[in-house]
Amino acid sequence: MRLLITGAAGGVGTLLRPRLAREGRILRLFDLAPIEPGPAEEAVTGSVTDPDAMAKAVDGADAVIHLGGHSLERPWADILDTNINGTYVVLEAARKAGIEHVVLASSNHAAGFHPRNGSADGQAPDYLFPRPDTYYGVSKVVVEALGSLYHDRYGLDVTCLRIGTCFERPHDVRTLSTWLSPDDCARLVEAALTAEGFHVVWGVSDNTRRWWSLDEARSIGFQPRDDAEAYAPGLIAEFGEPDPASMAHALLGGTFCRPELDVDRLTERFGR
Ligand code: 15L
Repeated sequence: MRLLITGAAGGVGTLLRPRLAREGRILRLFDLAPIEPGPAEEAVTGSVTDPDAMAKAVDGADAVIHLGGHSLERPWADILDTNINGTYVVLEAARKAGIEHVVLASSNHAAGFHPRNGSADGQAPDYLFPRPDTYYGVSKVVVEALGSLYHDRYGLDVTCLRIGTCFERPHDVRTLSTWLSPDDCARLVEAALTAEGFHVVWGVSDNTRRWWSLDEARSIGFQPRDDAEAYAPGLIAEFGEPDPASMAHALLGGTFCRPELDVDRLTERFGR
């Protein structure tokens, strides 16, 4: 079986590559940046916004993991083109190729302006209504909406992962709550690849300080094994205890909610 991964050269793609390798599985790695393929890998250079390139990339693939796009805030035109239009192009190509299973990288920033303590048990529920914190977060809301449409209209099985913080290890006190370990990320993707229907799940490890529900992720077969708490003593010694009043801890999206990301300042930074 052949798995197409878009954005394969990015942070999450790079962490997933070795972890998704399986006997009898070929990983087709698609990215703007050239990739040196390893054993049982194929590399394709191209843009998710290019319908011809995507049509070729999905040819012969059995499932798609769509990670491609900007992973941080950018001016609206960039987000619109790469994240929003790019996801449409990927789903169109998948549908036309008869691909049944698609996993879409959403993000916690689709709902980042929700207060962290908005629910009784301190854990944000599954299918929390969108409350994006950035244009990037808006694009992830649209990613989820497109996934929903392609499920309902065309019958694709689509699972959207509202990923927390997927890095090798947690790096500050917020990430003690939001960390998705690379191994758990691979477990979640494997579960999503076989899930039927349409789902939106939080992508987070079973962290002691977790602030998102894992119920829906568990319902599709995800069995997380990691907990960021092992890193707590070191990170708290370095950064201090989490301050519940600070933006990093008061809102689900943390510092993505900060005014430095307002459009005028973004324009100053990116020059458009
Ligand atoms: C994201 O969606 C980003 O892509 C990633 O770089 C992290 O910043 C993450 O969210 C997070 O919330 O920690």
